[in-house]
Amino acid sequence: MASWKVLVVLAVALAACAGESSAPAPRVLIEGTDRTVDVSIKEFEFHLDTTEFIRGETVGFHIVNEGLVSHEFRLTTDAALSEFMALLPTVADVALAQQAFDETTTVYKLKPGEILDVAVPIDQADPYTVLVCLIPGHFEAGMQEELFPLP
Ligand SMILES: [Cu+2]
Repeated sequence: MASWKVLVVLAVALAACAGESSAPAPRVLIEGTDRTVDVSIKEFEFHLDTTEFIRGETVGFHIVNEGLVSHEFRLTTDAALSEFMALLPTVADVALAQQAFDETTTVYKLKPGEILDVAVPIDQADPYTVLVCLIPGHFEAGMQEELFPLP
């Protein structure tokens, strides 16, 4: 009799586990966002669900660093990036210039395996047009993704 009870408990527990694993977890929006875009980062590329954004929307980015080294998720504009790149050879302190650029862009730094959920408003007048990683050598290795702001 006792063994039947154990079997019933086991069967119920197994059914509960099976139910949990077969049903996909419902997607929860990142707070304050209109939708979620999945981003995976590895050496030396970004992969995004979409590269199109609507001016004025707030996008939730679910960012996963699947790489073996740290990477940046840096949103900026082509104009700001060009200006920074042109300035680099002339500055004495690259780290200081980078710090100043950090303040004008949206940048998150992720260690290997790190996962980050962020809410990013897309500006109406001056939307982001490029996603880059500026850790030395990474941009040159291909870590640049063009973005397409829609009206
Ligand atoms: Cu990188």
